Amino acid sequence: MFSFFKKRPPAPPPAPEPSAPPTAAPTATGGRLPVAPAAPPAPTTTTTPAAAPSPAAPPQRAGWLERLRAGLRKTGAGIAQVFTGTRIDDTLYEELESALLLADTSLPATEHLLADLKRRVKETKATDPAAVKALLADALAELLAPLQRPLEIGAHAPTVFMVVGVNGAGKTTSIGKLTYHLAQDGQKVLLAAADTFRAAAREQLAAWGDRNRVDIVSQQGGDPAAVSFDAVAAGRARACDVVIADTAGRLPTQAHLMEELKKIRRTIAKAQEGAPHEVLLVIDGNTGQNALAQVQAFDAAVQLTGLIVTKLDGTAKGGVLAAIARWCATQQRPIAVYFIGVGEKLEDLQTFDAREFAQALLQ
Ligand SMILES: Nc1nc2c(ncn2[C@@H]2O[C@H](COP(=O)(O)OP(=O)(O)OP(=O)(O)O)[C@@H](O)[C@H]2O)c(=O)[nH]1
Ligand SMILES: [Mg+2]
Repeated sequence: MFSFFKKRPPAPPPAPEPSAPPTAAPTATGGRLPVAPAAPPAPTTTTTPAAAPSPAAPPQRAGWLERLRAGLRKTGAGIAQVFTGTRIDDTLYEELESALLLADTSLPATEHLLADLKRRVKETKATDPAAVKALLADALAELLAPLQRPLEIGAHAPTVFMVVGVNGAGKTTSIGKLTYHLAQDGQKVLLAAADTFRAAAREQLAAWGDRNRVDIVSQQGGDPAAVSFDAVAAGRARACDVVIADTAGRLPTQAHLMEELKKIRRTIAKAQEGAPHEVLLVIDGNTGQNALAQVQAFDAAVQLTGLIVTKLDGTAKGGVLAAIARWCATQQRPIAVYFIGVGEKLEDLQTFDAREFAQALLQ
């Protein structure tokens, strides 16, 4: 049920050859990936992480869910407090509005939820606050539902992910966890250390690469766009299934760094037509309402396709997912939330499920 990603058969038209690299060629290290023709087309099917085969998956998921619930408990308690009375009146709705705003749900999403809830209460003729709380969970699950979509691989050779976000959001850690699941499934992964400024950043990614026995393309102090280009070209030459570019953390207000990100995206597209297939923004769940501003700014710069929300095990309020969902709906931007992180361990990153999240928030 909770597959880590979805495998698709390859798209029919072959991609053209890459054009010339923009700058000096970065170095590829490791050499563990076989230089072989592409694997036969994968059937359209879903797969569970190898570390958690189907029978074991529910307990692992249950443990993760418990951590998510624990992280969101404070928010949940604040909202639950609204429903402890006996009457459904204006006071209840006013208190609910405050509780949702306090949970970082944003004014547009809060207004949407309240209007939807009142409609549901009218329709069902609910008279008990506990029933109204259940209706709120329904409304929230419906609001979040468009964010729930599996991460697809297999339709391109390779499928290219570009991972972006502010400093310390959890990009490299999330890439490591994702790589683990892909490698366990037998996918050939190549990592691009497009954070070329810090040696520590390359080393951190290299450690994840070693752990998962996958190659890394890196270059000390080089051009991140060149590293990304080279990684995609190498991924094609080596018949890799997935190439993941890890970029340096940056604030959306740092215009020159956002320009660099756009250049990385353009350069990846030169290395493979149609790539990157996924541009993933990693958001620290503790960022609060600023997370929506990050989504908007990074989307404007590099056209996001998906999000990974980390650190929902901490003091995160969680309502920001509703804020993001409402913004995506009004802007008609189909941005998915692929994964939720609740800690630093491998099993702490799991797929997003709208209803489960709504229930965890309104426990
Ligand atoms: N508690 C918690 N910590 C996390 C989670 N995900 C990542 N971290 C931690 O957050 C810190 C930063 O993670 P990184 O993966 O290095 O973040 P980054 O976005 O790559 O950082 P820069 O490359 O410096 O921008 C590390 O200590 C991670 O272990 C999570 O879901 N929960
Ligand atoms: Mg990093």
